[in-house]
Amino acid sequence: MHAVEAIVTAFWAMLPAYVPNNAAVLAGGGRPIDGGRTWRDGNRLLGDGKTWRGTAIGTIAGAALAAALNAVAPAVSGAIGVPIPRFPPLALLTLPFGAMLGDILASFIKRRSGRERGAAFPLLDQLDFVVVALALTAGAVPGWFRETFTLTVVVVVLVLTPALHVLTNGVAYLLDLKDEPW
Ligand code: CTP
Ligand code: MG
Ligand code: K
Repeated sequence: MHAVEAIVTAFWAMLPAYVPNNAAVLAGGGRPIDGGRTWRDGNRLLGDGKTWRGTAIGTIAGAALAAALNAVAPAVSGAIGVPIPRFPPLALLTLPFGAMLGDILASFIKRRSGRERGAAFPLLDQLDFVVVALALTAGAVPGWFRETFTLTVVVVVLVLTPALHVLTNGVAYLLDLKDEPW
């Protein structure tokens, strides 16, 4: 696979996993998933930063984006002269839902390590959602996953994602949408 194609594929195929967390920042609030419960260490299970509304709206936003990307894929692919992947119906859901789930699991780990809501955990913050989004998608649509996420594409994703994460969260912080720049 050509380098340009690998970069385009990595970015395009991961967009439905990138958007949910940002949508959750805008839409979050209301009842926390853990219902205020604490773990045996006395800390919150997940914390007030993981809400039902944020998770639902984040997942819906990512799935809607994936459907929109499928609709414009032929035109974009033709315009730039690079093949672009189409999301199968299941991937439409596993990419955004996996991203939200990864972020939730990361909060569980953060609380167990004594970090308060909003505390930074470098690398976990930047890659939690990628790992679970990819794992869930690999399990749900293995054929499409192997075809789309070649080793080169996965490497590009692992390098590109932390950079994009730092950039988008920094912008969200400067716009006062987020309390911390991570
Ligand atoms: N959010 C949400 N539901 C989610 C994820 C995020 O409602 N499943 C919203 C919350 O308002 C959260 C904000 O998006 O405060 C920012 O998300 P994030 O940085 O992941 O949460 P933090 O508040 O930093 O909490 P944590 O330390 O648990 O990551
Ligand atoms: Mg945070
Ligand atoms: K997070």
